Amino acid sequence: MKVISVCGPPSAGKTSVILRTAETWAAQPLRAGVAKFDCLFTEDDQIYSKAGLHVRKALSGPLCPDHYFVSNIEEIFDWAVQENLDVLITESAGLCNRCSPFLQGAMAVCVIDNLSGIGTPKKIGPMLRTADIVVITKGDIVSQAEREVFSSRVLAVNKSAYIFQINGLTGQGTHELGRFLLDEARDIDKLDGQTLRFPMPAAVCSYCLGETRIGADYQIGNIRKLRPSTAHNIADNRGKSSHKSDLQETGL
Ligand SMILES: Nc1nc2c(ncn2[C@@H]2O[C@H](COP(=O)(O)OP(=O)(O)OP(=O)(O)O)[C@@H](O)[C@H]2O)c(=O)[nH]1
Ligand SMILES: [Mg+2]
Repeated sequence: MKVISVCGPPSAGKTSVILRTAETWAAQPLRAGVAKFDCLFTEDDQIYSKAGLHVRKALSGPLCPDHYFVSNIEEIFDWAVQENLDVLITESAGLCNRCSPFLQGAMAVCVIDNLSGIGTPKKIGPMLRTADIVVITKGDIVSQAEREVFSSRVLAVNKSAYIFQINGLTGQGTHELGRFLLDEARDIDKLDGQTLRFPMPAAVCSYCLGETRIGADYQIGNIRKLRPSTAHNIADNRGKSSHKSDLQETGL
C-alpha cells in the first residue's frame, strides 16, 4: 500500500488538493482512503466520504495533533489494510508549523498557499524543509510575478522538492501530481520500525499536564527560557534578523 502524508498550514488547500487528485484516479481500479487528523473539529471526513473515499477522522483534543498522529499512525495503517486500500493518504491538522509528521518511507507532501505571505516558507521549518513534494495553491488569486517570487522562497528552504502549482478549486495541475504520486510513492507493507523524518516538537512540561498558574515555581519539565537580551536580540529589533540566526535561536 502506498502511504502519502499531506501536511500544511490550516486552510492551505490540503483537502481540495487531495480531492481533486483522487478524482484523477477515478478511471483506475484502485481503492484510496484518507485519514484526517485535527485537533478540535473538522468536516473534512464528510467531504471525503461524499466523494466516495474511505475515511477515518482522528481528533487529538488536548494533545498536540502531530504527537497524536505518530502515536496512532500504526492503527490507521492497520485500518487501511483491513479496508484493502491501495493508497492511504493522511491529512494533518497543520497548526504550529513546527510539526512535521513525515515518515521516512512515505511520500511527504507539504501544501502551502500563495496568499500566506512570502515570509511563510521560512517560518514553516521541517514540514516544508523535509517534504518530497511542495504543492503551492491559490495561484489564481495572485499575479505571475508573485507566484514566481513565492516559489523561489519555497525552493530557498527546500532545494530538492518537486514543486506543483495547483488550483484546488478547478484541479488544474492535479493530473501531473496524481501520476507522480502513483509512480513515485513507495509501497509499504508495515509501519513497525519506520522512523520519522524529523523529531516532533518537544513537550512534557507542567503546562502540558494541565498547570494553569504563571510563575517559575510552577514550571517543571521541558521548559525553555528566553535568553537575556543580547546583541542578537538587538539586531532582531532593528529588523536585521536572518533565517540562520533565528534557527540558531530556536535550536533547529
Ligand atoms: N482561490 C482558491 N481557493 C482555494 C484553492 N485551494 C483551496 N481553496 C479554498 O481554500 C479554502 C480552504 O481549502 P481546504 O482544502 O479546506 O484547506 P485545508 O488545508 O484542507 O484546510 P484545513 O483542513 O481546515 O486545515 C476553501 O475555501 C477552498 O475552496 C485555490 O487553489 N484557489
Ligand atoms: Mg482539510
